[in-house]
Amino acid sequence: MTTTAVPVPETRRRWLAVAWEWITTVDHKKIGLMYVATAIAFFLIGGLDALLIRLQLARAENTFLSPQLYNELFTMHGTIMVFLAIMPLNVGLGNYLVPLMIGANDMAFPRLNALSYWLFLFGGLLLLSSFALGGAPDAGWFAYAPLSATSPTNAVDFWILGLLLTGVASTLGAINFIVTVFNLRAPGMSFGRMPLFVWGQLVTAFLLIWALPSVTVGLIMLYFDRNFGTAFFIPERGGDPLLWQHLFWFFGHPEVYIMILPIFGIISEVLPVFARKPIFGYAFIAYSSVAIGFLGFTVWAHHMFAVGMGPLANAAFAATSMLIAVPTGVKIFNWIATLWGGSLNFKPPLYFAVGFIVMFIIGGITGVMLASPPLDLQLTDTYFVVAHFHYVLVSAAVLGLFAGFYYWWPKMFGHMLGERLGKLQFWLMFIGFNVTFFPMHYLGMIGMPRRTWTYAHGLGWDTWNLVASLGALTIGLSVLVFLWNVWLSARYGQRADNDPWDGHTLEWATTSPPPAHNFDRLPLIRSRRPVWDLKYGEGAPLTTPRDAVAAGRPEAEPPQAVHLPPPTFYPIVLAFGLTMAAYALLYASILFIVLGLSIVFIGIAGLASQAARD
Ligand code: HEM
Ligand SMILES: [Cu+2]
Repeated sequence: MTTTAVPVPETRRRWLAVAWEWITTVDHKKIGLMYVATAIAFFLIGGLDALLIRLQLARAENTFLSPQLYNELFTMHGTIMVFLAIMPLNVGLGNYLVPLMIGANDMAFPRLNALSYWLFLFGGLLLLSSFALGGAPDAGWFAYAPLSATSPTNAVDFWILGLLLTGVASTLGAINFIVTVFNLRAPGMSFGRMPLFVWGQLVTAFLLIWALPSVTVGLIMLYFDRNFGTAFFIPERGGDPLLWQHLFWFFGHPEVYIMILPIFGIISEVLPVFARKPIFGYAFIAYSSVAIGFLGFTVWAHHMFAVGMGPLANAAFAATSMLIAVPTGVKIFNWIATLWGGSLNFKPPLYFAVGFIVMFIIGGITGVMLASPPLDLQLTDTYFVVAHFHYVLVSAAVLGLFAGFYYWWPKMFGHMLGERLGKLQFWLMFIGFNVTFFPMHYLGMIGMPRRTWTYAHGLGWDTWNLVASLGALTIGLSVLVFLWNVWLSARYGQRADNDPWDGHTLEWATTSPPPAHNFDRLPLIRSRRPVWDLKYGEGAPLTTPRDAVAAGRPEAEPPQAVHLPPPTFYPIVLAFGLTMAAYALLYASILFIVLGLSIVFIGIAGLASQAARD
């Protein structure tokens, strides 16, 4: 990890000092990198879970895993991948890039940003610690009641509290993104000139704010049902398990857009740069994100076609679900039109971006199929569904994220990721995803239920399960190639220029990696592609806002002095206190609840006094 911005020579510092610097940092770039690194670690754990699941299912009547462990593994796999891998990878890239792309010095609330990270990390660790503390949650990633409300051990409480902590992190982070994008855009960066990645992050932040309350309330009610004798979701006591499904999916469907909209943004940045022409249909891509954001709140009960809502409700939710394919299709056509006639630069980011489009189209088509209630009644809870969401959320999302990694890696670390290894990784991944997940469509159609621990011989499931498991190993191999590439690039990688891909957005106007304050000079922003304007003559020469004002440019405003808040350890203190309180709840220790909350109070007081001094 480079710390170029720091003048003291690395060799003379003890590692403790380096650790302290990262622990107390409020720099959005460092926080972004910590998010990415942590999420990759969680991704590896979630991937290991997936490999174990696939090993268990590789042949019929296998007893490699016990049924209980199997339940824990698929629950943790889904939970980790959704909440601790894909979401925070997006947050990490957003943290790193949004301020750079809009020409800001940092996020609007740098200390809050650090708090979000620590809450995310501790919430994730709390969840994972359940493996060691008596057994992991085992009620599935959507924890359907009444199973989740009545299971005997406290495993599901780990799940509830872990998600509440990471939920607070997400809410604070979303507020931070919204305020940053609304208030900190550089002079000239109107909404209509904002990079599409920033649009994706902005809409995602609104989705988080609107979707999280529903599941937060649900989680608290579930906690009460489990621990305080309430009966929200337990039918024997007069509760309604479907209420949980509504609360969960009112969050859960927008959640899939929370995972994918920032990735749509990545694709919209990568394609024009590697097709060497402007994005086709900028406004359509930006506004279709907004449309998807709104429509995303009207489709949640397509996850509940089989619960007996009646034909009217089923038809309504089928219609809205099919409608959402329209703005999604708009994006796909615009991406293809961007590639069309471009002079394509076949580098790893383009490979991954095109791979994303292919996989997303396949997953999108099966999504529209599942939106049809009669078909869904046949296919729900079969491997067809597993195939569907692994095409969109896994194959597409992961390929899209890697497009972003290969594209922005040189900016973040100052050296390139290897091109040949990148392409090798792409092909292993692309083939691996298809070999793993395509046969699952067929397995589902011939009746293999999801979440099945093992299966009998002679059902015709053996061959394709084996194929899927071999595909999963191929995916594992591709991830190893990536890690190898990272290692090689860190040791011997080719130094990256400030602008190795001929980019057009503002992050390419600063050094690789950028200094702590991001920009010494900001190009004048008079179009959607300020850095192309700069390079290809249409725009102004490199200048500061002050020069721009002097030159009487209408877009520019007087410069503001760069003020970066000092490092602080109160965010980690606050997050630690809250996590201690959560553990205390798990073990019903009043003493530690009080202690934890006192530490929270110290953290809040510390942050408040620092803010006052700033
Ligand atoms: C990397 C390769 C992956 C493989 C081989 C894999 C494999 C599987 C399998 C076999 C299941 C079904 C378990 C069952 O129903 O018995 C499953 C469930 C699931 N996977 Fe993956 N997966 C992978 C990556 C991911 C990623 C990146 C995500 C992120 C969104 C994800 C999200 C889920 C979810 C949400 C479930 C449902 C869990 C549940 O039923 O509670 N998977 N996965
Ligand atoms: Cu949905």
